[in-house]
Amino acid sequence: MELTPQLVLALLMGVLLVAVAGWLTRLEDWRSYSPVGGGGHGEGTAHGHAEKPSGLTRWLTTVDHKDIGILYLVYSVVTLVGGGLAALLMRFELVTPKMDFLNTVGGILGGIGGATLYNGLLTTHGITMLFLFAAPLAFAFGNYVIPLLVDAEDMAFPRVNAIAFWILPFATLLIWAGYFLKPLGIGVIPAPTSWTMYAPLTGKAAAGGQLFMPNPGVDLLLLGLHLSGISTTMGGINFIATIVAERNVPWTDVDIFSWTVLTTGGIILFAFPLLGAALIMLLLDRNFGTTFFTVEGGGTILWQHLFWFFGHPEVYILVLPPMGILSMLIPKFSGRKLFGFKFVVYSTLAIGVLSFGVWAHHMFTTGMDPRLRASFMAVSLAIAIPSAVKTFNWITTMWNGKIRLTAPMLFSIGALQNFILGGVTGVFLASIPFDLLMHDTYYVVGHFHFMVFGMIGFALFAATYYYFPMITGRLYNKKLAQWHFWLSIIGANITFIAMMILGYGGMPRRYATFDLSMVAGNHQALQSFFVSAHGIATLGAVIMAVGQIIWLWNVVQSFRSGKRVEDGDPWNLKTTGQFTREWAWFEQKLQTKLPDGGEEEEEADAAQSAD
Ligand code: HEM
Ligand SMILES: [Cu+2]
Repeated sequence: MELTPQLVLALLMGVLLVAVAGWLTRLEDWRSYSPVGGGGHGEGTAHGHAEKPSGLTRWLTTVDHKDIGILYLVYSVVTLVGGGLAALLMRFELVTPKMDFLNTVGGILGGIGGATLYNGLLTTHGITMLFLFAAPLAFAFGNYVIPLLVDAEDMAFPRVNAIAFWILPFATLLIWAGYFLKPLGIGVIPAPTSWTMYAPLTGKAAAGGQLFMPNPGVDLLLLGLHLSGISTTMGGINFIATIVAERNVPWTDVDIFSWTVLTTGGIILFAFPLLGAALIMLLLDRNFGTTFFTVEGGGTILWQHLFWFFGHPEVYILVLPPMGILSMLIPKFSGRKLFGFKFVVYSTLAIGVLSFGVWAHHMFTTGMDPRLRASFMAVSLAIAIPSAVKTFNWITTMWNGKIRLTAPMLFSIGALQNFILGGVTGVFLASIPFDLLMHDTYYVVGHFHFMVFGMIGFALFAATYYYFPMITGRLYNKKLAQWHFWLSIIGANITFIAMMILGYGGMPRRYATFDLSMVAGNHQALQSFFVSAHGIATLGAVIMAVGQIIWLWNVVQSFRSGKRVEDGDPWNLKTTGQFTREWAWFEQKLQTKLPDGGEEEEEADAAQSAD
């Protein structure tokens, strides 16, 4: 048998799997320590009083929800860097109308053509930010605080929780595979399909049924995405089971963040299996000759229906937990209760249901029946109502409040601002005549970036600051946090508004070049307009990037040497009666100084020797 590169890779994977399995069997106690930090004293284990193994083994084998939350956090930082680098590379290419910058970069990466690399970066950026960054970061906080908020011992299925997390790094390797394998000369390049993976681009061409994209990088992407979907589904089910079954507080006491995560879990349950099925169908089309998405078979639009029936709910999967974070943080730093708590919950549930009824607003230009199209426009306009309910409740909560402009609050207000811009532009897009003009232009790119980075990203950053003292036991640097905020909000608005203006000018999205110099007349004016607007967008992106580097620096530095938290109430929540369960847990932990595992033990030792 011939030893093809694919075969070699498969063999290597096999050896790796056996090695991991062998190593796991050698860890005698890896499943016997209590999942609850501080609980149980390891009776009958070789570790005696130590609840958890230390060092790397602890992190590889942990099933404690707090540890897994931290793993998700660390992982999200890595994916943010990856997705951010891809974005910056694209923006540098777009400074000039011709293909130049990425040709050079492509040369370094083993000779991927500039345009192919651009498409690869576009795909990687989108998929990384949505599936590998935003959702896992929301899951990080969900894992860390939801069992504390609903007074559960741990997540309902601690081991499923661990498996769900550990699937992600492998999914990521598959999704990013092209960048590592191309330089090795194995013939795999980054998938250039865009995150929507539209057929027939990804499937079989109409004539002759040959593949448009024989590149195995596409198959690896589909497999990686499928894996990440399994991980998300496991996580979603775990959140539902935890909040419904492991809850030790009455339903009337369930906090707003848990409500949004519960609803998110519900959406995941219906949306992700569909994505999984569609991905398998596409893989079968590509590799086994089925015809689900070919013209002679199910048709190419079938892919769009399946994809967007998942894809639109996905944006609400991403936005609901951040909405919960805003609903949680804005009251804390306004010194008032959340205005209209019940209605914020109802609007969450309404969004959960309605999110499945709007998918075809992504398909207005596909030539669907106008009557059907109009009904999708109606539901899309309707879904703006629950979002507006939340927005008004947040604003009313701040009204006349005693606002404290801490970093979490600044990011919450920034998220609110961006959400309004993203939401209003979304409502415009939901209107068919406007969408026919703006579809697949940079206007759409501006819209969803206000939502995805402006709202979702900002709210998640707010949470990283809010929970920093709890997770690390230290305080972050306030000055740097302020810099992070101002650079982010200024950079985001420069970039995304420039994108919208580009869209009004007719700049299509997903293009690596915009060289109109060969066409005389008006087009040259258009070209210089494009050049200036892209330049401004790139400038904004650089400002944003500097902000995120400051965040990273702050997090790492403060984790290592920030001031230690002495008070269980670092945000002074007691004064306004908003000292919630997770902080009560933290306060108790500080008071008892019970070692919670290897890490803390060392820290406690260090603290003692410092005294
Ligand atoms: C809640 C947070 C939201 C997020 C995260 C979000 C995200 C997105 C994303 C990622 C896309 C681009 C899809 C693509 O790749 O083609 C998009 C497009 C779109 N969004 Fe939103 N969106 C949100 C809210 C809304 C709302 C409230 C509406 C309308 C009421 C809306 C209407 C649209 C429409 C019509 C498009 C398609 C535009 C086109 O391609 O022609 N979005 N959104
Ligand atoms: Cu949508």
